[in-house]
Amino acid sequence: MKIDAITIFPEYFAPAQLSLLGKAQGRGLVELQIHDLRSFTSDNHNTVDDTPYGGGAGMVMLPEIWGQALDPLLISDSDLIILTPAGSRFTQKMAEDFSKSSHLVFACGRYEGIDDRVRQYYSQSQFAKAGVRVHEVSVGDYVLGGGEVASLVMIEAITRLIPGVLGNPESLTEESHNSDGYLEYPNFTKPQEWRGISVPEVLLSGNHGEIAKWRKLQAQERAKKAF
Ligand code: 6GU
Repeated sequence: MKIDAITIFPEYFAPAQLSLLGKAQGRGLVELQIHDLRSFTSDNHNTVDDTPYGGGAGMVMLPEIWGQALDPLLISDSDLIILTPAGSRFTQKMAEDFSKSSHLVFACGRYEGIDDRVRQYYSQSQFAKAGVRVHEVSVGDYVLGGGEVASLVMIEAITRLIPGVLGNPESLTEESHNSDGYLEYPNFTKPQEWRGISVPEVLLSGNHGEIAKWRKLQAQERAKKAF
């Protein structure tokens, strides 16, 4: 999978070199490229934003600069993901769908966001006809300073679903956020007793049927509490 991210803060993406995602890049499963939005400006101040038409607080990112950055990146079959707190909520189901894409482009807005014509243009122009899909996505009901951290969240959730990225693919099937809505059961390791608290008896029983039943019940209990 090819991933491009466009940002005015490329340094935000340093953690992408660590752990599973870092290894996946080393093994050629993921090719992640970070682009500095300011490198597409042509004025002396490297301006990326201006005041909103109609007035109001904050600044809006200039469509012309985003166009310069996006035009050469988008190909047929690219998924363009515009990060905004006003977008559709990112879910495990969405992560599964995006993990089947061949090309993701993350547009990280700052300030009050990106001029809406960028979304409109890539949803309607020859890019849309060529197969580019545009998504506005949010990672949750809170406001971040920009889309960088949200992109990292999405990239991590998506890339771990690519075949070969996880060392043990079974951990995918037994997963904490099974898309069917269950949260994972609680887990225990050594020692059998820690600070007076014992591991549940059933887990020591060797009875795999009973263990599976207990875990399902625990997961359901957790799910009830979480929602
Ligand atoms: Cl994608 N961007 C910003 N700025 N805030 C957010 C978000 C995105 N998702 C949740 N909050």
